[in-house]
Parts: sequence; C-alpha cells; structure tokens
Amino acid sequence: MTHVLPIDTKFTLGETLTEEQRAFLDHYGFLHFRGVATRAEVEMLRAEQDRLEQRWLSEGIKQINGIPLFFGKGLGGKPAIQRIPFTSRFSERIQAFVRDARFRGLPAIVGEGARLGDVEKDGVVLNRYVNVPGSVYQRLGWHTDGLRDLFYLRMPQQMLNFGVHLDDITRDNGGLRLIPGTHKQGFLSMLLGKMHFISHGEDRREICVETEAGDLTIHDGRLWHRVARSQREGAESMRRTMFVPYLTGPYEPKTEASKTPGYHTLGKVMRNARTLMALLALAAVFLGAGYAGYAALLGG
Ligand SMILES: O=C(O)CCC(=O)C(=O)O
Ligand SMILES: [Fe+2]
Repeated sequence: MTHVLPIDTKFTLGETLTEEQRAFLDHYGFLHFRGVATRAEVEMLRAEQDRLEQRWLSEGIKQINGIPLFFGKGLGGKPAIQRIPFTSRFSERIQAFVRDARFRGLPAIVGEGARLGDVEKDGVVLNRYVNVPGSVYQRLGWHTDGLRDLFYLRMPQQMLNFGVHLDDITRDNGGLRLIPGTHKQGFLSMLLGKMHFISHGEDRREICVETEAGDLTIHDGRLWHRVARSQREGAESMRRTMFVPYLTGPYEPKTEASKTPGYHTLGKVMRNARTLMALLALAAVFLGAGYAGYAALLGG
C-alpha cells in the first residue's frame, strides 16, 4: 500500500493523478492542488462572474434550465446573484478554460468515459459568498453533496466535486471545512450524521481548507463539509468558487423546460427566511384554530 502523506499536503496537478495523490484521496476523501489557475485566469473568471451576474440581473432571469439563481445583496447593498449555474454555456472564456489541456486528466479520476457536464446537473457553477447584511450566502451548513441523488430518485452514486478557488482564504475568513474520511461512512450516517444544511457547528474532526486564488480542490461527494461564515465583513469577506461537474452514467442534458430539482426548491424556501417565518406563523394559526375547534367540540 502506498504511504499516505500528511493531511496538510498541497499537491501540484500533473497529467494524471500520481499513486500518492490517489492514496491521499482514497484515505481522506479530498485533494488540494496549488496554483492550477494563473492570476490572469482568476481575474478573467471573476470578471466573467460579474458580467453574467449583471446580465441575468438586467434581463430579469430567475432560473436557468430549472436551476434557481440565488439572489441576495452584495457589496454596498447592491442586488447580487450569489450562485450562478451553467456559466460555461454563456461564456466562451469559461468554456475554453474548463476544457484546457491541464484538466484533461481529471475526468478519468471520476471514472472511465467521464465527461464535463456543461448542461447536466447545475453545469459549471460560480459561487460568491460575502458577509454583508442581506447576503443570502454567508455560509453553507453541513452537508454531503451525494445526498442530492435522492432527489433524482436514486441511491447516492460516487461523485467527486472539483472546485477552482478564486480568493485567498485563511481560517478567519470562513471557507471550506470538511471532515476527512467521512466519505467511507455508510448510507445512514450520510443521511443522518448531521442535519443537512441546518447544522453549522464546529466539529472537532473538521479541517479548514485554506486556499489561494487559483487553487483546485477535489472532494468526494459523500464527505461531510460546510462553508463557514467569514469573521470579516464587506469586501474583505468575499469568497468566490467555481465548481466543475464531471459525470459518468447516462447523458442527462437539461433544457429550459427542465423542472427544478427538489433540493433546490427546499433550498429556496430555507434561504428565504421570511417565507419560512410566514409558513410557521400560518401553521401556528391552523394549529391554534384546530385546537380551539377541538376544545369547543369537547365543550371545554
Ligand atoms: O464553496 C465551496 O467551497 C463549497 C460549496 C459546496 O459545498 C456546495 O455548493 O455544495
Ligand atoms: Fe457541497
């Protein structure tokens, strides 16, 4: 068996994974590569994110191929879109970037014949976390990505998540936390080990993935992870990431007619705390009325 390197090892991306990298991924459930995108590419991706955000805001687009855009507030209280799906479909530069030769070895890690999912699942996603009043994306609760499969009515399949990081993030600036090794847990712990997206508490087993702009991380979809809130505010708290899906299995392209997957409908309700509070109030009224009626019936 190949020796497993220390958990804080940062790797360099080559044409394929080395034995050491494979052993690391298998053991901990993630890999961290330094300096995969150049400074100029990071600038380009940030600019494309800004451009698409402005385009969808001005065109009043609410969802793409059934996947909702996450609307919130950005710097200076301006309207912002904090998660944009299918970006490579609307940006030639992003499309060219994710097809660059340096990434050619990545699909094979996922499985034989794996492909880049430009029009499947949520496509190539750009996220923007920022800690300002009104931001709907300051943090993201504990979750496993694989559980989303249940909403597609199938058991979680092995899946790897590829993230290109577009900011320098240290522990105090929030960022990705994950629990190494939990990709080997059984289905029940994956389902119930923590409250998906509701639980935010620090876990004694968690590690913080501190990134530099241009880094690439790969994590197993069965791994417990979260994004912590930045301790800074405003521009200082900005964290941008790009997620690239590589898929195996039947080709399932989405179109404008595609329905919103259940986990996004749920997410939308939870992001909109006001809706949630209104629903709770409504439920309380119904329960109250029901109880009053019941009491009246009993003559009490
Ligand atoms: O932003 C990140 O690094 C992680 C985001 C994430 O876990 C997700 O969108 O499922
Ligand atoms: Fe995730």
